[in-house]
Amino acid sequence: GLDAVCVGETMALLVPDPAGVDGRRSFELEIGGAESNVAVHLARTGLRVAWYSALGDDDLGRHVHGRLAAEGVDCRVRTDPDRPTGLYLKEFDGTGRTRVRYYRKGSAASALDAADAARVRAESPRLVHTTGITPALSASCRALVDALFADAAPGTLRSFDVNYRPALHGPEEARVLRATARRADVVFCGLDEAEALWGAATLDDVRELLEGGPDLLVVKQGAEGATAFRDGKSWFAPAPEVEVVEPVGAGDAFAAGVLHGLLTGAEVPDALAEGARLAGTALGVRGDIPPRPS
Ligand code: KDG
Repeated sequence: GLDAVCVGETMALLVPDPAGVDGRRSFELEIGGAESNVAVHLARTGLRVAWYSALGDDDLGRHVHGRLAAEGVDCRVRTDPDRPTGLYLKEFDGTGRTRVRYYRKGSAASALDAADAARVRAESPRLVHTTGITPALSASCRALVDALFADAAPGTLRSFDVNYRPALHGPEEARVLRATARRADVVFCGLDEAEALWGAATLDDVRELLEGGPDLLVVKQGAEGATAFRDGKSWFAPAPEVEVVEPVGAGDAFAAGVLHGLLTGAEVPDALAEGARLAGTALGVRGDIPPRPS
């Protein structure tokens, strides 16, 4: 059986080369998607991982599929003849902050729906992971997430990374994020995200707001580190001490490290440390995912 199924949209990603060639801008063609980023990190640890999604019948879709398959991720992907593969772009304006632009409206993955949730559940994986990006894609994707988290699936841990994106989440989407976080077994949430979603100001606020919800709650505190709560106990792990090149994708690496720990029976502090270590590898590259370690 599968150790994990990660469900969500993966896009082609254009990463600008800051130097360019002969004064002309050039771009690296990469891939990015919160859930497939997690899948790649998990697959690199040797776990059996599937990514479930849809792609267009186009070159960008074939690129996404090829890159994930090359990572050893089992691609359970539907090809949609009528909709394109999504694309996104990272822009670096020299301030150290990344601006993300999406070209994903009406993408193949935005047409995923509740029937896809049934297919995912039929695999009976040990873990299902998605993020708050998925319900922001469309009404049918909200139905998909609703069905994935509607009730406990015996033998399957349901993991949810809130992944609040101001560009994607209006009030209705924010409501879905709050509801899904209460239903999941494992939740990842930034303190800044908890503030935006619930008005939480402190770690204790987040813990109290999700009391009776997830078994394991992991609150990310940016450059400080992260705190995990389980069974009335808490553990803190400091952020990795690395030079930050570009942060997008590091949260997914962190989640993958923690989930790998959970799936291999590690104690919570060791799972957190593994998350921090993997996040460090993603912070050092401009793409979402660091190159495969040789
Ligand atoms: O977590 C990284 C993601 O934000 C990135 O891969 C792009 O999936 C993406 C999104 O929707 O922002």
